[in-house]
Amino acid sequence: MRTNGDRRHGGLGAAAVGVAALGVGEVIAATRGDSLIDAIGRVLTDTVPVPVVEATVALSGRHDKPAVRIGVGAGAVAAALGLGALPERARTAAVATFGAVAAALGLRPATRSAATVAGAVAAAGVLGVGLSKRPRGLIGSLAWAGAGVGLFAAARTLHRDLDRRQDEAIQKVGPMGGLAAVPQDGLEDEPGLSSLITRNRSFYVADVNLSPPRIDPTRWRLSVTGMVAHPLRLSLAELVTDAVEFDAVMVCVHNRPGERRASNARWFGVPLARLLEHTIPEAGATRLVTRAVDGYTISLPVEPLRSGEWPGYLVVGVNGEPLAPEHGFPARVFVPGLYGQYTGAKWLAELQLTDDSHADYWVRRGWPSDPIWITPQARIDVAAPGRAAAGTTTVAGVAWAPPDGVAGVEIRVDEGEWRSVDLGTELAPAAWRRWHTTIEIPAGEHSVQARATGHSGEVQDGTRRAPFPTGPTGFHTVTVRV
Ligand SMILES: Nc1nc2c(c(=O)[nH]1)N[C@H]1C(S)=C(S)[C@@H](COP(=O)(O)O)O[C@H]1N2
Ligand SMILES: [Mo]
Repeated sequence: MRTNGDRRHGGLGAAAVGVAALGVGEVIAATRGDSLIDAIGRVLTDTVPVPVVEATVALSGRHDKPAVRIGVGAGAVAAALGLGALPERARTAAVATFGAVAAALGLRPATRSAATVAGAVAAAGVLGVGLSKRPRGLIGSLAWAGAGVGLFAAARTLHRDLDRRQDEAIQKVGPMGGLAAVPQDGLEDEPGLSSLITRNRSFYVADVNLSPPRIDPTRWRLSVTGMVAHPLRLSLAELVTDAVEFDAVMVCVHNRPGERRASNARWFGVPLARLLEHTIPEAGATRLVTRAVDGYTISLPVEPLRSGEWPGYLVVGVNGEPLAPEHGFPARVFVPGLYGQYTGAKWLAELQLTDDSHADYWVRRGWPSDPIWITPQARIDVAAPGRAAAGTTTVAGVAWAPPDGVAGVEIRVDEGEWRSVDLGTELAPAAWRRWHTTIEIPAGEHSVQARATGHSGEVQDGTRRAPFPTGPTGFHTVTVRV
């Protein structure tokens, strides 16, 4: 006869077996630098309905990757609990199915890896054996869970080692462009204001992978293929010779007013017009597909890139350094003014010229196929007591309207009259522009809003609109207590 206590420990035991099984899978996948959890996370990202993606991005902000990982881990433990409650026969069948599905993840193009397949099979084996033996009591459960945690730590060590080696390989590539003089705009001493150039470590990260692919720069080649008279295969060193510097802000299509999925940098890249000129696209080549090493694609219309109407770049450096692993090392495509989701792939493997039959990753999921342009947006970084005079409030922030540039920024208090602020010097039209002002706000609690106007004349739209499907609108609103 089973007592209540047995059942409690039974659940605990099943959960502990789940942790141990996942740990075994992780450590086996990690021997090749891969991860079972990340493969599961990627398949979820690839398949869940877009409203779920949107909700995850909105709720987790810049912490989307840890959020997905924790979700996968919790899901795996919950699954172990569920399987543990099944009768023996049904459980064996369910565990085998589970293992087969997990192993299939290692066969998908995005996460292809023999080590992940092996890890999934081993994890299913441990799950099956563990659940039928069922750890006895608290001590048994703790032993299984402890083993699992130890295996996770071992997997982490393997990943750290590979990351360190990747960093060394990147350092060997050497500097990328100058960043000779640190750019200035006259607003250098405004505490709390975003820096004019976002440091590489602070640059926002957004992509469908749970961890960045590791690429050996000495073996990497960029292929330019498809409907071209002259296909190319270029090394990183060959690309660097044609690279130029430019300043531009990159903005994620999910960046709602006030958020920080936007960063400004000095980039180093080869003009796409130049690359296209060398390859000589065929007449029917209408799309330039930027394909990452994992098969992820973002495509762009060929004509405006070829003519230079849209100044696009094959980027190999940022702020004087090679791209960091999470930002697409060794190369990515960037067309300033287009949202990140439309601007080009990171971890570039291939530029393929093709016709309009190609459909990108997000287009197949319901996003528009035509590239979406970033709309003017102002963000308030500072709303604090003014330092010059008592009773004043300093309001400062950044604004962008790429590729045309920011013509003006205005703020208003309690939805009153808009008033202009002082702008920092424009670094480049495609870059973000800092701004500040000092105003008098009466005592009490008040709302402050900001809006940007582009050189094109486009004024920031104050209507609150969600990112999907054409980008967010609205004003950043902060509350100040005077
Ligand atoms: N290969 C690849 N490139 C990608 C993506 C991706 O998921 N995979 N995401 C895009 C999106 S949505 C954005 S906002 C930018 C973000 O670039 P960052 O992480 O360097 O800021 O990369 C773009 N390029
Ligand atoms: Mo994005």
